[in-house]
Amino acid sequence: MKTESKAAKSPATPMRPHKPGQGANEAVGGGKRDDARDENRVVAADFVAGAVNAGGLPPPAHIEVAFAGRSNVGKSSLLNAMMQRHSLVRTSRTPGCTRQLNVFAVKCADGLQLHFVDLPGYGWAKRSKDERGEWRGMIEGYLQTRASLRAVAILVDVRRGPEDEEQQLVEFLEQRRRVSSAKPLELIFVATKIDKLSANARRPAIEAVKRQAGAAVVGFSAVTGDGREALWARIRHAVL
Ligand SMILES: Nc1nc2c(ncn2[C@@H]2O[C@H](COP(=O)(O)OP(=O)(O)OP(=O)(O)O)[C@@H](O)[C@H]2O)c(=O)[nH]1
Ligand SMILES: [Mg+2]
Repeated sequence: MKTESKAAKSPATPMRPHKPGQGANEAVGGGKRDDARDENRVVAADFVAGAVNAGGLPPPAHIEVAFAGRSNVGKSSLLNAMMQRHSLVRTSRTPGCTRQLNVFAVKCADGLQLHFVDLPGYGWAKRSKDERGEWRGMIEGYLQTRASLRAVAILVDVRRGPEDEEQQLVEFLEQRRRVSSAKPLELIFVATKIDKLSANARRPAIEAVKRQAGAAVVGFSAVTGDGREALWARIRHAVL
């Protein structure tokens, strides 16, 4: 088990998001609070649509939060944990599992309704150059034009930290959004797979990601559910 985060490949300057600081579908646990008082308990979660470009998605009628990150970082697993579902979102240990923009409708116990968008992962070296171009076009087209998009969670493996791709993604989101909206897009950094580190190594590793990102970071484990409440709090802050 690794005990240190890898800082070597990280960008030299910290990244700055807009606002630093702050079916077979059975419900499962993951939160830490008493369910009866938990506004983040998910009472309904459904697959809505999948598309290979933003034009193929349903009209932007619901507030959306997108989940971006390199292949295999744990986007789809995190979504299952956030929605308290075992296998609503398909996951795999083989990179490149999610191949389209997949939209899920989620409803919380307090009535909050959102769409979560699982994005295909980037940075998968085994893909051909053409395929990588298509992937990039799909993700960037969506991020650039989607009017209902309020927040983007940028996932990085806690053992790797942000690298060039994440730096580029942050710059892209800050500079290239084509839609204007009353609320600026919020970027939420998430360090995934914290269960892979020993309890002692976790906090320093998350702190290292925080320094590299130049922003607050939510540590998350889809295995233990750690970070679920903190991430829901960030999402609520972004959309409400
Ligand atoms: N230990 C541990 N494993 C995780 C965690 N999250 C995901 N994994 C594993 O990592 C692998 C990739 O997870 P996915 O959720 O499919 O990753 P993804 O980012 O959606 O990948 P793509 O769809 O290829 O972009 C799977 O084998 C998961 O079981 C976590 O929090 N802890
Ligand atoms: Mg996936």
